[in-house]
Amino acid sequence: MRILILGGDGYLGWPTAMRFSAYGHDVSIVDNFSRRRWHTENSTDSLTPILSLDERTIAWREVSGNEIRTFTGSMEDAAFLDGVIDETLPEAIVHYAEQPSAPYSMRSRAAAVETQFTNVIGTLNLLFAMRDKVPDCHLVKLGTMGEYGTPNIDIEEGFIEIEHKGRKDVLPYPKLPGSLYHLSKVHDSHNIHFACRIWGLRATDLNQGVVYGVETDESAADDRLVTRLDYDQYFGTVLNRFCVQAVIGHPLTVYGEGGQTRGFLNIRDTLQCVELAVTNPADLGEFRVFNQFTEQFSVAELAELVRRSAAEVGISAEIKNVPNPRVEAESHYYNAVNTKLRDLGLEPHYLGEELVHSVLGVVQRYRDRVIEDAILPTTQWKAGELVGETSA
Ligand code: USQ
Repeated sequence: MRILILGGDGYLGWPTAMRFSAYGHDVSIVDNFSRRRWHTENSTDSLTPILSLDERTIAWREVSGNEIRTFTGSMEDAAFLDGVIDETLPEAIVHYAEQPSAPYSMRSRAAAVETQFTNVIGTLNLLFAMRDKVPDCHLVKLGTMGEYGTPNIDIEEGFIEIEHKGRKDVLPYPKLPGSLYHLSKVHDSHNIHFACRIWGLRATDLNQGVVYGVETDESAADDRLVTRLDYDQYFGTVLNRFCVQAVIGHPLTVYGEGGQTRGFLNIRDTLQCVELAVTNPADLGEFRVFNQFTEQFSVAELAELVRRSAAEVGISAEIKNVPNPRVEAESHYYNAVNTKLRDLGLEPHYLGEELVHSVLGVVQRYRDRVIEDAILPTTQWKAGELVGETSA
């Protein structure tokens, strides 16, 4: 298939591009390198030393013999995006090209506007380009489990049957996101659903949980193919952050009580899920939602897992409950359905000591690259950025 990966230079985008290329698909990447720019602006960086996109694709050609085409530009630029679609005529588009951080979106008005402009307008441009140029193409869009928030009932996969005053309907599941980033994904979901209902496009919204891990089959083949690993307050996700904190002797920063429960998945399973979605496309006019995670954990459980796993390899880690910079429930009901991807054949890699040991090993290898100032949160949900007022 001709597959276009939007955001193909990122944490998940680059491994996804290699995976589809390894399986013989014709892969093209679009990226505007905003993630690299945000890191430069914040004086932070990936723990793993990643090559430029050009160097990566050259290394990939040497390792696999396969070519990945690249296009540099932003999806907010409609003329650029139209040109890429004309040139590549994709049969499937995997869309990761968004600002993915909740804390970044909450740090200031400018960051919130940037987040929603990048995410919502980029996706809207894409929907128009698809309608006008490749109406049969299947959009596989990375959404987030955070669109649902933490309601006091089970979370269904995108839709819920509601009985109201004696009548029934299946309607979009209510959304109560906890950050302006998560809210941007809600806006995207509505726009994509609209494009499927009104224009007859086909799309799969992958409501993904929190991803952990760094290695995939393809990246393991050569150091030059490694993907980024973020651990800073903005772009690091919680388990990856805890692993870095353990190695450098920083207390594991559990925000508040630590009862916040989320869906989690291994980066290897992200690739499996995206592949399952692409190879089992939605019908024309269909808007599917898959909840993309394999297990649920509370933050406190993850901290304990990292502490225990670190102890097994001689690292003594302390867990510290720091004041929560976010506004979120710290003790709540959480039970989300995730059967659709399993029904398509997902075989999960479950989280255990072994995975934590492997991430700890990667961190130990690059320990000298850790920027300790980047770890503690300085962005408060209620007040934006409070420089100097950390939660230590
Ligand atoms: N947390 C801590 N300590 C930390 C970092 C985070 O206790 O040092 C807590 C947070 O308060 C939150 C939970 O861990 O309750 C998850 O935080 P996170 O930063 O790992 O994940 P989140 O902000 O929810 O966002 C991440 C990705 C985002 C994706 C989302 C999936 O950055 O792109 O959409 O996970 S989900 O959480 O299911 O919405």
